[in-house]
Amino acid sequence: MHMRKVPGFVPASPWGLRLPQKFLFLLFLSGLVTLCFGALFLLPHSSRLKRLFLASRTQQPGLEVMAEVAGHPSAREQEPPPKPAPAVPAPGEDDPSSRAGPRPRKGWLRRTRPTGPREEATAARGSGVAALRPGEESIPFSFDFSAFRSRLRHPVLGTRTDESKEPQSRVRAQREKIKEMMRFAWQSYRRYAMGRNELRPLTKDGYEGSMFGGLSGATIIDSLDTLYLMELKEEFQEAKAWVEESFHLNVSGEASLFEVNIRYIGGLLSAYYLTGEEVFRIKAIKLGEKLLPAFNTPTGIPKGVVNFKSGSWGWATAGSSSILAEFGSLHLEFLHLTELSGNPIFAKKVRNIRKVLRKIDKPFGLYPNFLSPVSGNWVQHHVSVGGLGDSFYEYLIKSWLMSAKTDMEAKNMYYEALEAIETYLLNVSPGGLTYIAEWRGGILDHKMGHLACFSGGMISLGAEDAKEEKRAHYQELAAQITRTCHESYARSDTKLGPEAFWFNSGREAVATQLSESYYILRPEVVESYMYLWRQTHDPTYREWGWDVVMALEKYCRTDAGFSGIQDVYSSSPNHDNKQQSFFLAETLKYLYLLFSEDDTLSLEDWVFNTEAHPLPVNHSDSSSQAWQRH
Ligand code: DMJ
Repeated sequence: MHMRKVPGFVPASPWGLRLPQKFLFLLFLSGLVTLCFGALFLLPHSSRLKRLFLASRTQQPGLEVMAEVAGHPSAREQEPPPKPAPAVPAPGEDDPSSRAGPRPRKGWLRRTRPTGPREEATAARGSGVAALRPGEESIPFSFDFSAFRSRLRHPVLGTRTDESKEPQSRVRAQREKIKEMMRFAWQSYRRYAMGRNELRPLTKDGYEGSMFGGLSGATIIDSLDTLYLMELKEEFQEAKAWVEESFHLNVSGEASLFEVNIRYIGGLLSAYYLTGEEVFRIKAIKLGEKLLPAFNTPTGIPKGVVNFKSGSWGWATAGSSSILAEFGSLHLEFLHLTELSGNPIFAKKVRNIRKVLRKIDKPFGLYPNFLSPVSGNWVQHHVSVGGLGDSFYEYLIKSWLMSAKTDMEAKNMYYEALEAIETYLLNVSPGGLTYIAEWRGGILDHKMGHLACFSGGMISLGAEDAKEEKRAHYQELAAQITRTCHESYARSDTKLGPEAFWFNSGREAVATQLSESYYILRPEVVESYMYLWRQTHDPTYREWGWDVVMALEKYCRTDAGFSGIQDVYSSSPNHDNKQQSFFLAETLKYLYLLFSEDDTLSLEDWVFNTEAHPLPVNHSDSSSQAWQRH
């Protein structure tokens, strides 16, 4: 129907208002609305309202879905107290609040101060979260960094002696040398391979590898805390800038759950705890979320590989098994993911792993290396404290220490496992060398892998919490194992140790074939020197550590970074053309700590994850989801 306009006629609205009146009414109404929203954003203490209005825009579907699948209520239904931004210490500048002194015994956790998208953008810029992509922007939960720092017993980098007063100190010069090696390793990587996972020093290019599912920059993430520790400030800033601008999580390959966890998550968590920079916390949590699909198995024991694209854990490989060292080395990082995100799901996943392992029958109290994530049964009876088993044991004792000695379950599991290892795997060679053999259904392989050499440090670290009558014994055992590992170095031409060494046919602590004679810049032996030094202050450990520094310089340093070598028994070995990221994360860090004071990253405050990334001990009496005991 066609409406005809009558000139001069102003139609009344259905409410009987004429046009000018209607205009005035609308003007009043819009003023009112603007005022309300203005108040919503500008008035202090309006967080609850903001959350009400903005919730749908700040929540992350990924987390919510996972929490629901796991039967959890949302972790975000919490009330935020106002929070001053924590003062962020620059590398080398210690946070004064971390100095020993009276500490408030408040909960460690703080709750979120929700923000709108615009505020997030501003906050992100301010805190260096410049290049976050959609879906990576924020975590609607905040962590009280200042409170955390105030609870540390020691300054993070230690109470450094006034170095100008002892310029000639030998130990200082040794530390400086190791710092120079780190600078060189970093600068070589930056020059030839920045953004790639690892440097190839001979071909002077980068290498991605197949473990990280398309993630890049493994060396950068692995290096952050070492650069910070050594006060390589410029280099730390370069690394941080790369994380801000170029570390993207929207990748779609297949990744090793274990490797991504220990290197990337561990590295980001440490970088956050050392600096308070939000970008590290956010990236760690977002990456942690991408790992969660690996746990969707019938038992909740994760598969070793997660597909970042489909999120599946690979039903096609349902027959294959999960590896003890891999699914058993998530506990430390996942508790901290819950601590920093407020989301209980991470802690729940690793508690379930613990539960499965606690309940399952263990042959002679030993933990075999392979478990079916489908049936929850051991797949075969191969037991090792080296590769495939190693860091599972490490994470038990470190879970106990990280919980400020409240996680009794971890403590008990650790000492029980150690007893079984001692009973069935420990041996002394005819030449008097103590070693931990490998066990195949009751038959022993009289060999130790380089990887197993971390165990000296672990046993030393756990000695003081053992039953009183065992303490001295464990300390001695740790020293003996470490001595054996040292022998594997001392008996080579290069004074670097082989990948595996045997105790057979009169030959002791040496590799028996070329395929086991390589050295790939691994840290485990110097790791044990560091722990033994801290426990005993026996100068032998520094001497042995210094021998390693000299050997690395002589045989592994190239024009463009450090490289592994193919044969430790050759005095002119070939290089393997790889500067492993763990060389910067672990080997150089442990060496540096070996020549530092005990309060530098004090063992009272920090535990090192299996990639040497320091994670803080929970000194709070917090009721956070992360530390709840079940
Ligand atoms: C590191 O990535 C970790 O220490 C892991 O636990 C085992 N091996 C390498 C270094 O050798």
